[in-house]
Amino acid sequence: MISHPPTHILDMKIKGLSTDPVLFRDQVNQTRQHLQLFKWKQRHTRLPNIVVLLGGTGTGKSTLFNALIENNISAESVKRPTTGGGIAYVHSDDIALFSEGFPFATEILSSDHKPLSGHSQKLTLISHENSSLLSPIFVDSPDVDSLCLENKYHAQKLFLLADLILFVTSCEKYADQEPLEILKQAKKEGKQLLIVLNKNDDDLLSKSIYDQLITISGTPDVHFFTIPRRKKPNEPDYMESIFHLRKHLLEISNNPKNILRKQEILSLSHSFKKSVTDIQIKLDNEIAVYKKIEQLLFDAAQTSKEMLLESPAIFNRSYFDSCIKPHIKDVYSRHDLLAPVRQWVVETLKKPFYLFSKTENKQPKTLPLPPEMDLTPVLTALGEYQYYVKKHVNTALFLKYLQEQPPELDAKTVNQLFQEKMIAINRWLTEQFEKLNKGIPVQKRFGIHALSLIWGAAIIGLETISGGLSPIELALDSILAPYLTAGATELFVVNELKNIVHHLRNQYIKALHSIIEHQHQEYTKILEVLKPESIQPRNGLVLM
Ligand SMILES: Nc1nc2c(ncn2[C@@H]2O[C@H](COP(=O)(O)OP(=O)(O)O)[C@@H](O)[C@H]2O)c(=O)[nH]1
Ligand SMILES: [Mg+2]
Repeated sequence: MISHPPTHILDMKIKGLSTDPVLFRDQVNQTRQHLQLFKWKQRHTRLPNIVVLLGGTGTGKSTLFNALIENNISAESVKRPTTGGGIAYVHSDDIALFSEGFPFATEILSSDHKPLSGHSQKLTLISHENSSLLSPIFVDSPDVDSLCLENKYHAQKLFLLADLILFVTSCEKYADQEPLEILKQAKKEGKQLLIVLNKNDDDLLSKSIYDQLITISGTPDVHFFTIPRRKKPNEPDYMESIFHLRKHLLEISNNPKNILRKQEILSLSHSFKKSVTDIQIKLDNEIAVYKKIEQLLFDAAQTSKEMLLESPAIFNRSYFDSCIKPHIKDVYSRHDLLAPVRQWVVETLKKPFYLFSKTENKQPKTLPLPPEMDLTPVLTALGEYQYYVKKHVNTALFLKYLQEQPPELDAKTVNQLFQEKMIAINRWLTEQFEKLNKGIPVQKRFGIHALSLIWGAAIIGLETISGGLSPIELALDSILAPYLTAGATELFVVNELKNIVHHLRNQYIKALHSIIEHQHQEYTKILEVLKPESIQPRNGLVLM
């Protein structure tokens, strides 16, 4: 019994942040097929062994296939490529086995359709009635070194399907590098292998080729057959070699213990386990890359926010004078209880108690929009963030998203977002003053006059917003003190004012930060799309 890692990772959708997500996804797809093949072969115990002829272009695979099945089914030609898809010669009794859980698309044709070239998208099953050829099922394949990539890919799938690889090479082609990869792959995946040197006309050369191929395949006990170059049809030498090869293949395929299949199931199981473990490692790496980028985006946003706060232009006097000061003045003017006081001085002389009736029903109105602001510091900090992200997040898919649907905020959007924030701040400020106004008992309203003075001081010293309340405190300790000692009401007002100024500053900083935050969220959205699905451990699958 071999227990395997959980297979559900094969069902996961992985967009890919690692450097080669395409190869990664290919591997996942291949492993999934691997599993399906494994299950298929394990379920159908009476399925004959499958012998796949694989090799380089023009080595004579199709010719050899036809000779082995004694039927001219697969097209053979000097034209390249001739064979475009797998052609399997299957006894009609076994055709049905290829529909249940078989992982590749198929088409079934009768044996009068000939000669065929196959189709790169599916496996062509040729249904025959030759009872002496029940097992093995021979499969002809496209060239593993085909210039047509689809054919090459298809040949790889047939490699997976084989219980035995019949590696076909020829005296002209044996040194071609690409087909030799099949030998290495067979060794790596524990595939059963048989090498055929086709079109042989030089026994001395064939000995040296044999030695070379044995070394490359790394399996000293591999079966090696030579087939002489056929000069004319039905040449006795040729026919005899074919007869021996066929006899050998029939023998091992009809072994009562079905050793070939057992070995294949074992090797499928091993390589599947290896592949799933490998995918798991890559997935862990994928998650690590995700977390790294997530952290990088966050850190870069923080840096930009800090940079924004450190920007001298943000809190300098002229900036405040043009942006914030008018608002405070506006609010102040509508709550300027000194105006009535001034009036009171005049009015008391004529009409005592006039003051309170005058201010009682004053309705606060919504503040006007802030004037155009100079958002250069915000745009600079934002630009830094955008630049940093583009420079440091270098995964192909992420960058592709950045290119296709640029998430970068532009100056116009920034302005709009900032205006919205300022409207909200204004609304908030108005509310605070309304509350403050309501919260003071009418009979103590006189104390509010002191508030006006403090507020006035706050405006004069705009640093109140940038750095504490020193002018207010200064005012409290100095000439304003006599006005403020009237009682608890005054203290209440002073504290409330302090809070308002403090919150105003916080809200303003938040508004500035929200632009960077907005950009940060746009980036994170992309990352979220590319995020690998998290792995919830399920029960491991036991394959054998
Ligand atoms: N003279 C000779 N030509 C052969 C032999 N086997 C294959 N060919 C020719 O080699 C060319 C390629 O053969 P084919 O079977 O299509 O090769 P494949 O690409 O490996 O399937 C065709 O023109 C065949 O007729 C052989 O034993 N002797
Ligand atoms: Mg061919």
